[in-house]
Amino acid sequence: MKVQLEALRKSAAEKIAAAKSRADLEALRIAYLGKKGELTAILKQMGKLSAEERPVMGQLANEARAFIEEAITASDNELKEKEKAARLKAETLDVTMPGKQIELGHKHPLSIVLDEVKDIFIGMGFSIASGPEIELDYYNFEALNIPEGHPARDTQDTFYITDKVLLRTQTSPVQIRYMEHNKPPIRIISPGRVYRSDAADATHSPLFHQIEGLVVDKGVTMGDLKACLETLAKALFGESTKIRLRPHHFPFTEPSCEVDVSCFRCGGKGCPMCKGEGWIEILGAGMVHPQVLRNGGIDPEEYSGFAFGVGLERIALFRFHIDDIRLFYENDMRFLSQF
Ligand code: 2NL
Repeated sequence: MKVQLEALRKSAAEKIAAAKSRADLEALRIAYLGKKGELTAILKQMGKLSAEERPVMGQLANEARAFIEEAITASDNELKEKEKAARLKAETLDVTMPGKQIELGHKHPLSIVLDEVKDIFIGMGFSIASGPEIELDYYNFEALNIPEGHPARDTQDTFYITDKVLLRTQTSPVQIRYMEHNKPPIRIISPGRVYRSDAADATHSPLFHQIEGLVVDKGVTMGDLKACLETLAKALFGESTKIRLRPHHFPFTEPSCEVDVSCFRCGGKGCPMCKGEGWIEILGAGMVHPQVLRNGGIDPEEYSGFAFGVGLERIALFRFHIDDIRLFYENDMRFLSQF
């Protein structure tokens, strides 16, 4: 039996030394020390031994078990380290490899122009007001002197949700709501989305953006309107820009005008951009109609005001020399990445 134990130790030591993986070691542990293993098989012969021999052999058997266990543990630790080293080597990062280019986003051309316009008006002491895009007929039409039967209310032009609820066709309702809740002096612009039931083409879109402005105070005149819009025109199109007011009609202003800027391409001489006119129409404006002031809860005997409305897309087309507003909505990166 002593010889058997010696042979067991020797063979176990050799096999453990030759083990290539931790799984191999586990298989060896079971083969030598398991319930059906070789050591157990030897121990089963203990019964044949004399009473003197038994404890001696018992001790030798325990030593053999301890020896094999230690050898397995030592080898297992070694293999564990080797596996870890191999894994680390495989996972090594090459920090000198070129990185992935992170593309920086940028503002949409409409946002660029909108932010410019906002800055210009904030510089003149205006605040920015906003309101719902789904509006009541009252705020979009009635309060602005556009009664039932007026052509502007045609279902051809307006998206109706119910008889009384619609998608706003201008941002004026924001200003009526503002007047209802704020006393003069009022100085606001209301930029936002507006909707018209138009087919899309180079100059029309069923959704576009408007910026309206409203100033109400004691003694506000058409002169204030002109100075304000001249400041806007010069800031947008350059210091040498001139403006021209032509008489016009809007139901919500009296008097009303359309405002042209001198052509920023030819300086007013006439070119293809201004169709030989020297002037380009950019907005509509006027003195707030007394009834509209009253509808906003403001006494027209005490206060007067001016208002204007400008299409953001139209300004952006001119600013960037673009000839089709659909480009603003198509999200074609070949177009957008130019800004
Ligand atoms: C245009 C130009 C305009 C206004 C909008 C306005 C708003 C209130 C009172 C009076 Cl609350 N006016 N906005 C004024 C003149 C022109 O927009 O071409 N619109 C059809």
